[in-house]
Amino acid sequence: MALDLVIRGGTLATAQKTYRADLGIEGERIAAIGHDLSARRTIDASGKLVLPGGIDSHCHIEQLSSMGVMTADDFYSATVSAAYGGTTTVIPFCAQHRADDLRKVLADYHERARTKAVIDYGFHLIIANPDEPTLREHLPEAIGSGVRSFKIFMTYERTRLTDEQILDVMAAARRHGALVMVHAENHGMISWLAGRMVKQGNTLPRYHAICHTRGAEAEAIQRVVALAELVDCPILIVHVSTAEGIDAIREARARGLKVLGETCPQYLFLTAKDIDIGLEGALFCCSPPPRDEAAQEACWRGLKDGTLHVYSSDHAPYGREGKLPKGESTTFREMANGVPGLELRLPLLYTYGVGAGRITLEEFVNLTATRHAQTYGLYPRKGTIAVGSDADLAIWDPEKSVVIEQTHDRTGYTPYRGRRLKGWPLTVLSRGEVIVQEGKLGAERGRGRFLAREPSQSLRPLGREVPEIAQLKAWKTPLEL
Ligand code: DUC
Ligand code: ZN
Ligand code: ZN
Repeated sequence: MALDLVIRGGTLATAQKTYRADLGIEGERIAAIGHDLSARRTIDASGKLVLPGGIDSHCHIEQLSSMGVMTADDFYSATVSAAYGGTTTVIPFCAQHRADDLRKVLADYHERARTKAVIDYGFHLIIANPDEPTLREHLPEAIGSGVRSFKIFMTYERTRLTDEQILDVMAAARRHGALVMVHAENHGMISWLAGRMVKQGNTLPRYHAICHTRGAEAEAIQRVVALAELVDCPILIVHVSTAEGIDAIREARARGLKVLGETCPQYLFLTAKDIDIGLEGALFCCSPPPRDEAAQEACWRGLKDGTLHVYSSDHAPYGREGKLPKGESTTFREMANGVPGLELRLPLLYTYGVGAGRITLEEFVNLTATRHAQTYGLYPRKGTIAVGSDADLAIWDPEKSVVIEQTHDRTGYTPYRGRRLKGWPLTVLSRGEVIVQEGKLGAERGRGRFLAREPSQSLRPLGREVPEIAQLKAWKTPLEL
């Protein structure tokens, strides 16, 4: 067989096993896995790990926040940053604001990404206005085009949905085959506390973390699980940050419900103390906020036992202008929410997870790539090392030690500055092309392709009814979803 490229002598890892083999690439795909493979070109990977490229299924790129602030990154800078960190696929959000037509939103994001992305990308939607045309026509159209997931908000004045609207969205997702992702925080609790704090003159970033209480997350998760159970709609709770929230997911899963959880670097590696540094704490403000060491431990346990199914960055990049639009008089309510994380997501988990013995290498691959592909309908094209899969790979030096200075995104800061990480992706390939090598970018702007996603097992309903819905059926007056 005439292979184009062989990655020779490395240790390959998938979500199932770690083993020594050569990996042969022909065109854009993996064509052979074996020993003594030869090809026109060779990359020597002895002493290195060859892993599937990361998939980041939660990031915000060239997106206008609900408060009208544009992210610091566009599709070029964000995907370059991702590539440097060993990530080869991203699934960012196309955000509908209340006045927006979903068809135009989707077309706009396609245009933004098409000319700039250097790695492959899919899209989720954010649904802020589930009106009749959106639900009946525009959403099914988007789903049919391979956008098979959307996020809804239970908080934020401009994006939150009522329980009735959430049920409408879930019914549409169930009918047309999409996964509902939920930002689960109780709006009333947060805004009531925030109002009091501002009135009392407590406006520093640290009060942001006070207002987003643990209970607000737990209550919203419990409520949205009950809504999902009524409609029999699988859901994924994004950016879970608390032991209480994880317990609520664990309990739902123990009852057999299809409730998936996600956590992010900021909930494993930051705490509320990082925010409590005066106005500069704005740079660490995200929602939900980082908590304490006990919550970090709960997140690690959740990742280990599968309650938390995926680990994503929630890269929400804002520079100082977005964080402090009114300079020193900016209150925590006016700061753009989010932290950068696309580039360091994998190196952080490698160091503190694999390196520290908290998770295995196989679990690392599963949490950073395989489960994302499976959940969001990209598997086995992405997220694994197998013959026929896209040659999206990262060759890691497990011994390379790096002190974090600055990443390649455009925020101008990283919350992880000064940390020493051990284990680094040296060479990154996307569809067989070397896009990063020894710190140099070799990717052409716009080479990334849109990924239309297939329906996955994750979004298939259970076929289980709550007693009242079953009763309606027995009476031959079924609920029409
Ligand atoms: N939710 C996110 O997913 N990202 C940034 C801010 C937010 O509320
Ligand atoms: Zn969110
Ligand atoms: Zn997010």
